[in-house]
Amino acid sequence: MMGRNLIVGDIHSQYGLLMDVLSSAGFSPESDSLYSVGDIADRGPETVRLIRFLSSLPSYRPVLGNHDLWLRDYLVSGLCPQVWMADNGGLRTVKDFIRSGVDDDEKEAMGEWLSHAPYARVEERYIIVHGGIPSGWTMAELAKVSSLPPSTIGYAALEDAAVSPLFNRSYLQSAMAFENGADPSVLQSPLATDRHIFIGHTPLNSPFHSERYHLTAVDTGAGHSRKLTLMDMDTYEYWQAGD
Ligand SMILES: [Mn+2]
Repeated sequence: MMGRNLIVGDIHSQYGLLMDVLSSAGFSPESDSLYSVGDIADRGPETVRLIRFLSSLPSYRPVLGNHDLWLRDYLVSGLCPQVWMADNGGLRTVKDFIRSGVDDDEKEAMGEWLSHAPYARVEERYIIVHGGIPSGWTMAELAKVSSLPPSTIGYAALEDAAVSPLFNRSYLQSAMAFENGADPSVLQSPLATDRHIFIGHTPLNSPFHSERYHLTAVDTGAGHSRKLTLMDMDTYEYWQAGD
């Protein structure tokens, strides 16, 4: 039997919730692929345990989220910016690394592992980005971003909230406005592709689909004491854990 392609919303260090949804879905590490929309780190309790688990999977296919960039910078360069530490759960993550006894070698290996997640993933049937598709972007921009080498600090343009697919929300906002009856002429256009787009970054009450924007949003707020969603990328069946 062919394995399934499953995608998980922003995990935000909720290792226990991930175990619950994987168990509900009958996840098989040997045959199923696990995709992630990014933001595996911060806010929740078990970043280190989560990374140790995810990095052991044979078919884990992530993209980078903004929280993963902060964690990468900490692991690779020891950076602890205030915006991460105080406002985005970084302090709890740093404490978890200390408490979990992660030594310098493991820290370096984890930083290297995290750096290999691409900014965007363009596959035969799917596009995966953390936030969305910036206005005016075509497949050419996405293809370029998806083929960049492993990220190190310095791709400033991609890490700039104003223009980056990691931080973008306009694509989701346009899709939601369209589904609520807005005039399409005032909205961002759907990306011209047959592929289906999966995103996270924006916590929603339930997974959101738009046929017109061939979009599915799967962040249901696990980082905000709400639910973690795991979805089959072909059937859209999904499983949830959390409150
Ligand atoms: Mn995010």
